[in-house]
Amino acid sequence: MQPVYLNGTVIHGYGRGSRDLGCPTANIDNQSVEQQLPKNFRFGIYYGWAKLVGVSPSVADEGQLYKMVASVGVCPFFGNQTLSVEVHLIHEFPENFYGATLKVKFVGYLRGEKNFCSMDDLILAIRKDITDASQALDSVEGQKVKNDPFFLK
Ligand code: RBF
Ligand code: MG
Repeated sequence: MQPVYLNGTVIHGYGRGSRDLGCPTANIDNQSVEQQLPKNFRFGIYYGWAKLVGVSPSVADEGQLYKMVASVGVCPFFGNQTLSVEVHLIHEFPENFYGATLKVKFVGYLRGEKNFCSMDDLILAIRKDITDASQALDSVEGQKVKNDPFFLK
């Protein structure tokens, strides 16, 4: 896929990410999503690179590019009414970072959003997504698309 870029603010999501699924997600503010996401962007699970700006050095390193996996859509399992972009950074952070700027580069598509019979099935699918994303980003191809002037602006 052609890379897609998003530059937004981390907002409070549905509060389900870490509590119920063991997978914290940084939700990107709706205005940035509306303005920057291509109109024909396909819902689904993507992977790519991300950077945090405006976060305390005790929480994250501003120079760092993090591997990420993201869900773009309406979460059929929960039946959300509105489009959301939720980014899981593949890293353990000591604290939340609501209000920080999150810059995301989508580089690959993993699968469509699915409904599941149980929460456990959703959790298993998310775990596999994290592994698949991590492997794709560690590969030679994944490393090639890591450095991007977008992250320096
Ligand atoms: N929600 C769904 O309803 N179906 C999915 O297939 C799905 N896949 C996801 C994959 C990843 C990697 C992540 C981070 C989230 C996914 N979600 C999916 C969204 C999940 O339901 C959401 O993050 C939580 O409900 C918190 O809002
Ligand atoms: Mg979230």
